[in-house]
Amino acid sequence: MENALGEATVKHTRISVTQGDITLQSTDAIVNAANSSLMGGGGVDGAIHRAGGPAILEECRQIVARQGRLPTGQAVITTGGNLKAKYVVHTVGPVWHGGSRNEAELLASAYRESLKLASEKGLGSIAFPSISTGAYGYPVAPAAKVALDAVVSFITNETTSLEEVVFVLFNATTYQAYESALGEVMSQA
Ligand code: AR6
Repeated sequence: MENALGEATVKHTRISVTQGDITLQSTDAIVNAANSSLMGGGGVDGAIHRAGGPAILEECRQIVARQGRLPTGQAVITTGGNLKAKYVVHTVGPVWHGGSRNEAELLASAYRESLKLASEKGLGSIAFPSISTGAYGYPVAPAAKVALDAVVSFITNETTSLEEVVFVLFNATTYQAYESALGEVMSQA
């Protein structure tokens, strides 16, 4: 394992954190912090549907018609529509209720299930936003630790096609939290 500021390599997968707009990423997939309806919303969800166009929502409708609302901690995959990314993985993070309602495990599951879907599709790269830390109110520092722990342990313990996992953080405060969490998780690995 190697570790530099803002990036680390675990087995054959590079993990990095960067500040920016996830809708502009050219990874094979980007992850959407959706809600259980899969019908769009504000924040990163709104931005992804705006940039990706109606094909994404149409596929979400078909998924909901087939399997119902998406439970918290689960993930599904659709086309990327007009995005540079070929796919969007939609996952639902937990609403923060103070930390005693299994929020950490549900958040870890959202990351894990997204990585699992990308691996099943044989994708090489994926970009994550900071799931649950906007409208859903999860405090950023603990969310960043859960996110990096989940990614590092998935790569360590599972076989994956992913060679690149990028966290694309919208603002400087969130970026700092993920950069610190990456350093912390790698120093414990
Ligand atoms: N690129 C990267 N990150 C972004 C972008 C972007 N273009 N836009 C916002 N963020 P949120 P949640 C960041 O609220 O907390 C929606 O309405 C944002 O700054 O998007 O999981 C859904 O429909 C924050 O750091 O997602 C759900 O109802 C992070 O993305 C609900 O919000 C997550 O903030 C989900 O809430």
